[in-house]
Amino acid sequence: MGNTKIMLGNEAIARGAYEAGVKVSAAYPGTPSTEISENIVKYDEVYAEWSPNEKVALEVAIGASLAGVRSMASMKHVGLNVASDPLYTVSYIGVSGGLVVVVADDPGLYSSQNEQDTRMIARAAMVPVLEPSDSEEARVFTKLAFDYSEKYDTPVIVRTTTRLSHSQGVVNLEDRVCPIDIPYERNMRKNVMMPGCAKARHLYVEERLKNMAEDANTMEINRTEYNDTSIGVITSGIEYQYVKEALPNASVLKLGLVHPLPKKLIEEFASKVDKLYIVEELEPVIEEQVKSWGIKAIGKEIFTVQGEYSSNMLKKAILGVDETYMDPVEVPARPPILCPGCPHRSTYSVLKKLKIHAAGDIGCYTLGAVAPLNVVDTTVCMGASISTLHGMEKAKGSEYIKDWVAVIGDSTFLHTGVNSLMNMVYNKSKATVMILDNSTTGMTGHQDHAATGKTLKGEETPAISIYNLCKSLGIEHVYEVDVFDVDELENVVKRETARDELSVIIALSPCALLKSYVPKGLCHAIPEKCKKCGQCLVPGCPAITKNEDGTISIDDTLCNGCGLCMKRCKFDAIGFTPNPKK
Ligand SMILES: Cc1ncc(C[n+]2csc(CCOP(=O)(O)OP(=O)(O)O)c2C)c(N)n1
Repeated sequence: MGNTKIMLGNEAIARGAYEAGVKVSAAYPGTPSTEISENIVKYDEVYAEWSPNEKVALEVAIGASLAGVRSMASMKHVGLNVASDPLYTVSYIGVSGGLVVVVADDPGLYSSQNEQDTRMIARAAMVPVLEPSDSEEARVFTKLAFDYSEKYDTPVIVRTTTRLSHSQGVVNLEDRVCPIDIPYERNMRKNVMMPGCAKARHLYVEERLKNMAEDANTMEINRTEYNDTSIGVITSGIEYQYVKEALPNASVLKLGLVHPLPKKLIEEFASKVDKLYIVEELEPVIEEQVKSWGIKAIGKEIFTVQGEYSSNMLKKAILGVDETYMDPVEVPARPPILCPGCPHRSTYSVLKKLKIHAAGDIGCYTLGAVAPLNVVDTTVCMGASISTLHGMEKAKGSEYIKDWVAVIGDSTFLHTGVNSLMNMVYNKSKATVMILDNSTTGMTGHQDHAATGKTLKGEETPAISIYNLCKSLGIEHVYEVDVFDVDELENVVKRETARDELSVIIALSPCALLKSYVPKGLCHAIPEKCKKCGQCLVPGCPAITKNEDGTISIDDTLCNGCGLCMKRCKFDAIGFTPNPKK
């Protein structure tokens, strides 16, 4: 065997970019795309950064491309919404060094707020899309994307999905080959998108896509596999694997380039099979185009637009064979919950006590929406907590939001929350904003950000002070509070929500899962003192369970001694053993 390695899809994308000679990579974390950056940073030859959001990341990559080197931006599907402003226009500008945007979709919503399909945005932005089906293709297609980018003068999207990004497969390793940097040349008509220049570029983009669609008919990555022609399937991405497993004898047209589509190749394939199926997760993007050409095909009539596919699901839908071999077993639901010792639990127990509603945002703290906390009432997208609360105030007046706060994490605040806070200052808001600062991007697995003092490479860097940032906007009332000082937190929240002025409370305490976090100790139940009042259970710590007799037990493999339960117990029925290492 040559030089091979088993790699995650995301790791293989990073490898492909490395081999293609990429020099700059910028990203904002988001499941399932995060490991692309976490792997590319291991190659010393590549400059790799976490940017504060996806728009910035794409613009950094555009700058690097304009400077003549190959560059990449990566993000999850909703990140592309944030980056769509530069995307739509860099499509007109095109590239100097190859520019690749890797976007990871999440059919089945394993960790997302929606299930949007990147191919729809790519079509609207007139940007080509490559879609690999396994780790090796993830490497190869990423390299190819850089070649196409330069050949057709276009940014190229490599689209992956959770199943591909997070599955492993054998990858062939090749050497890194760096193209010579392209010397900078001023080109106003191409790079300055004022109306006069953009009109001409729009026509170019239409032409570019037509040319690419024509070439797509003979591209090797669009491949026909003729077998039994009674069934033909057009598919791409991870769905190809399901098709091969479910219908090993069927004829398949496997598309590597999913936008633009190879019309002639599809027409030819359709003419050779008796019954044509189009198997694509999420939206009927291929199907609608194929049907618009007058080709008869079966797609979303029998396949869902929601969630992931599987070979069993295809067998059932196409062959009517149900091979689900397990009886559906009643498994108790295990909804996601905040970890033991999570600082957000302390914040929410205070807000719950004060009967405060929260306009929520995206992060671990979104879990404040579920029982037993039930504090977070809204979640839209990153940064939206502050602006939606502002909208409520403008609709109904400041009295109406007296029992409301906006809650937003530190990473989310720096992502897009800060713009919304600027708006509150500018438009004279009287709301209370709580920045839940746990010193990390918790939800996506502890990535650093501009306020942590560490870069993606792990180097020391100045940490932006969120406190000073808020003060610099001219907000008079900005307070930092330790979330485990519950009395103080309660006082500050009461005081600031009552105040008829804008205020910001920065609720501080590091995420209990950070490597640097040393648990304070262990809590233990003292059953003889327990009055079975259940107060310790209210914040919903997973380390505490109620016994049949109404007393409680604390699982010392889960407890990290945050002490929240102890503070809630009026009968000293919870003891504490300090951590000798603290
Ligand atoms: C536009 C967009 N980009 C990325 C994500 C993925 N994501 C969800 S929450 C989050 C940040 C969470 O960090 P923070 O705000 O610090 O809250 P924590 O999870 O630490 O409580 C990220 C990156 C997303 N949902 N939307």
